[in-house]
Amino acid sequence: MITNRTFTMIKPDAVSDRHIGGITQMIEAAGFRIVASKLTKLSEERAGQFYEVHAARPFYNDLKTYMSSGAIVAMILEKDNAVADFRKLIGATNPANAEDGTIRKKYAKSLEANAIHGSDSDENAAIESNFFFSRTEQF
Ligand code: IDP
Ligand code: MG
Repeated sequence: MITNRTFTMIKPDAVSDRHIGGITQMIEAAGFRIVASKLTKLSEERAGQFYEVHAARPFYNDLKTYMSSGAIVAMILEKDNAVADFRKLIGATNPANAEDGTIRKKYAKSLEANAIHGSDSDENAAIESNFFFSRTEQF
């Protein structure tokens, strides 16, 4: 398994507020190389599949609606220690708890509309990358 890669999505609020450039700048400045990138949109069903792990949570239905409300940018990123370093770069799930210098501190609007996704393990990074990209789209 590739362990120096992670998967991210710039979420619908950040795309519609025109923060693709600002967020991508922070990602590259932090030393990540983009190895796949795609502007796309999730159906509510596909959003539900992506967040299947949260199916029992009270926020699951709202999350599906939000994540299918507009375009997203899916990316695969490469760097040593990619998963952990990227979680550090994006900051806490709730932007109220996100540290200065993190992407969520700068761009998240709320606990739900928190601008960006980051994989939480090498295993999920691979699963999530394959959810969006075929092998030939991953450089
Ligand atoms: P993460 O994105 O930091 O890994 P998770 O706990 O995996 O956080 O939750 C997935 C996404 O679901 C969050 O990024 C956020 O958009 C949304 N979310 C998480 N907890 C809540 C909540 O309590 N209320 C509303 N939305 C939530
Ligand atoms: Mg998560």
